[in-house]
Amino acid sequence: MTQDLQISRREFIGTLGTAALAPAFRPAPARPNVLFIAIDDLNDWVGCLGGHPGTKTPHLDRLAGRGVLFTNAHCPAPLCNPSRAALMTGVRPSTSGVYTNNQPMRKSPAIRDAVTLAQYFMAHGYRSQGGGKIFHGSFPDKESWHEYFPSQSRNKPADPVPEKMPLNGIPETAHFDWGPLDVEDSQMGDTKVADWAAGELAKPHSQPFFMACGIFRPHLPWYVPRKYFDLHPLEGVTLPNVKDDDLDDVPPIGRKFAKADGDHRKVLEHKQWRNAVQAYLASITFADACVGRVIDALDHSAYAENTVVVLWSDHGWHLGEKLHWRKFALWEEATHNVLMAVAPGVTAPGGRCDRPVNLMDMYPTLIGLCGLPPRKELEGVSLLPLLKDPKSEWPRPAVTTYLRGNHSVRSERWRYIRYSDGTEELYDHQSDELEWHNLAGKPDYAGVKAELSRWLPKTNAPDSIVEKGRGEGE
Ligand SMILES: [Ca+2]
Ligand SMILES: [Ca+2]
Repeated sequence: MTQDLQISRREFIGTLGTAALAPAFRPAPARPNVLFIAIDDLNDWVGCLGGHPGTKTPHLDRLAGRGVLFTNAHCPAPLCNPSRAALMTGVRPSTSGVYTNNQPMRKSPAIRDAVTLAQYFMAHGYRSQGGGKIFHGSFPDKESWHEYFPSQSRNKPADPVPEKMPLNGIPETAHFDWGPLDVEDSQMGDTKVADWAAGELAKPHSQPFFMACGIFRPHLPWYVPRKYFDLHPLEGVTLPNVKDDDLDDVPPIGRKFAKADGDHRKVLEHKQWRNAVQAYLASITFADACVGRVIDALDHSAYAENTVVVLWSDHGWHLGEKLHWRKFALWEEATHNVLMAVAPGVTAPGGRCDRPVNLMDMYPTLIGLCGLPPRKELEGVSLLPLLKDPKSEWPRPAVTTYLRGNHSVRSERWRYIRYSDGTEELYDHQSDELEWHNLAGKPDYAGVKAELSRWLPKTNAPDSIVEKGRGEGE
């Protein structure tokens, strides 16, 4: 780590020297810029991923068409803080012990001194700028950024809220609420973040930049301007395909994660399922419009031709599948995330990659794309071969961890879950893409399970420090 920083300091000075001679507005140097766009809590309900009928994401679809869309990408952990900490440090939750939203990553003995992805770019002569939600809200990471919008201690501008809450009529629902707002896009926090990024892209930069732009919707609460609800009329909304007794073949830990008696019961009691799906779709289309602002700004900027664009969501989301809502589980709806990359000179337009990949792979991929030295600390692998040829052979599955000792291994065909007490689930995506039929107990599949088990993490680090009252609900 120290060595990296020493090398980079020399390179940093070198870059400054060259940049000082370059005329203003000339996008710098040999190394490409990085535009790193995050969307919070977006599952695969994206047009180009085909995750749900009626979803409207023209800008995400347009961006995906320019490079490689990963159709089988999964998160390191199915919740914000551990997923983002793993992506930004390149270290798995099972190594860091950061499993929940209230465990600050800088207090984990394993990653308290980690050089984050943004820091590593910084150390190699890049200007590191961020806005919106990149790290988990309660735990901004000043070390990672030269500047942050709206500030180094606050990662997003406030959003307008309805005069009377809740809008969905569910008592004591907190932010598990949804409904239209009579406000302009420009009043929304995410629009302000997108416009910040657009403004930065319009400026002259004398150094290559690592620019991170984090969109918060479709994170709860699903309050977005009314026009996005109008784009998804209630009568046209399709509910997810749910099997009422789906949990019958799920082990007790999985059933506990599903909490069928919690959100799902409330949503049914208050006849809010269709409204919730509408509100999630509306929030997705709103987030998509924010992405459109940023992409348009890039296209009109001096950096259109030499900027790597990566767009990702931090995990998936259940809307009633397995009688479950939110993330916090190891099934497809919670682990499957959005990932797409456009790398000038590397990716070809229209690429679709069905190989299983993980957000953990972003760190080695991005530093590889930009010619930065590899780092042995990273537990993911570079996806460069798949960016060049999305059909390349790829033996690795994607591993997701939820709380200590519970893991899912997703290969191209299978999902294998093993809980901390040794109980299991196995699903065959070739015949059962909704993961309804748990095959783990059938002797015929012992070989499949043994093969997938090889990829389970070898360590299950003890829980890192918890700061009660911080981080939950973001
Ligand atoms: Ca999230
Ligand atoms: Ca089932």
